[in-house]
Amino acid sequence: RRLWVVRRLSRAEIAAQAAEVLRANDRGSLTVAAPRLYPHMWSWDAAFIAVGLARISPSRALTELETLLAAQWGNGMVPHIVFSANAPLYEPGPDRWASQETSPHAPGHAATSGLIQPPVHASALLRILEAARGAGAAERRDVLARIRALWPRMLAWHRYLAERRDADGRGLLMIYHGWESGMDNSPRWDQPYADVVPDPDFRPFRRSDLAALGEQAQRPTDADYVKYQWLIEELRQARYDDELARKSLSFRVADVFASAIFAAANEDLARVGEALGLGAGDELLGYAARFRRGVLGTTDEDGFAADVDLRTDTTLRTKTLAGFAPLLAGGLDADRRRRLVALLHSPAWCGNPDLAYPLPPSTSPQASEFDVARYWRGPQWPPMNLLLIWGLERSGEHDAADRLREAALHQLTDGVFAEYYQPFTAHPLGSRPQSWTAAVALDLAC
Ligand code: 9YW
Repeated sequence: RRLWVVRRLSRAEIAAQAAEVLRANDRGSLTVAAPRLYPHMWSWDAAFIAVGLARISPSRALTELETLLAAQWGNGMVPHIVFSANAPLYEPGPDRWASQETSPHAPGHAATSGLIQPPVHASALLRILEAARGAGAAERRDVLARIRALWPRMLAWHRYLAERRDADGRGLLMIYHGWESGMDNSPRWDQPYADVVPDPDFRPFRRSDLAALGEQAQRPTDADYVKYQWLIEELRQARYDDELARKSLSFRVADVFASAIFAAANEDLARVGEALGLGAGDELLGYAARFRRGVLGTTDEDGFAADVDLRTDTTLRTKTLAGFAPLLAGGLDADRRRRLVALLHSPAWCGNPDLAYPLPPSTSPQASEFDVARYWRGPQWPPMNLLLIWGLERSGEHDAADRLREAALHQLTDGVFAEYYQPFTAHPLGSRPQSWTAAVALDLAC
């Protein structure tokens, strides 16, 4: 096994180069997720990008969230892709989604997808607010005024999720597509996807990801992709209507990781609201408690969490990073929290002797589904490290957070800012330079 060997950057060099990547990927009011493969704005990427940008300019960081939320649907949904005009073709593009023709909620002025991604945005907003406190008086005033203006949209987003994506109040977000989890081809979704059967006369469209990248072995397979495309067709047939979708789609799953992100995000949004005297604190803390309970309700004796297939009411126990959701949401009793942190450090995860860096692979190397190079089935993803670091800090596990922070930063001293990393060799994989990776590097290096 050949390790990826490079000149290591210093902390200051990482910060400078990461800032340069974000500058180069900046298109004015939005940062593209990646220049070639993803020339548009992705929802959770935008949140991580804002966290990174907050280190350079809280004002520019806030613009990122403003641009995303300007494309919010009338029902509060924040779309997972906002398409930039004049960008190279991306499939599925605006025509494929046909959101404006299909749903009365879709915004008239922006072309968007009709799915969501995990709600990291409020956590980004809190970090922008904190960064603004250290900025000059004029920027601080401007940022605070703009956060106030953005507040109704943030609240509408959280209400959409709590009301439309958890209509039964079980404290778990329902997703309609693996893409909504942000972890497209994770083994988490193998079982639910087995039940997704495209119509025999459904004609799949061209994949733009392979044309841009060409790395077949590192991307989801064609068989996966046909199902991804077919689900969009089903959603369109349901006119992007949540009532219809939650009854008709052939993929309906409770995403425990997104639910944990949402629990934390509600606390963060409540803190923003409190700092600015905007109210809604009880409502948001109520959502936080409900989703924390929802996440904890899926755990095993080690505190490891699971997704739930809502079509069959089956718990989906897979050995993926999502199992650590309770560390993000908080609320585990001290004993099980210690066990879960011990599991994180064990050979099944960060303590695996074959790892180049002690960072959690997207899927455990001990799982039968583990694939060292294929997207969410094994590689390490820098933004996931940041979520875990935040969660460990929130859970009072400061030593574990520090260990992860050090390893995460060390991995990024290669200066490549890749989309994901081969966990055993540290080879950078996927597209590059990926904006959210640069943003995470910037945040960790500052
Ligand atoms: C795709 C942009 C997005 C991320 C997702 C990741 C990938 C798009 O890229 O999805 O075509 O597969 O899975 O989490 O937001 O970086």
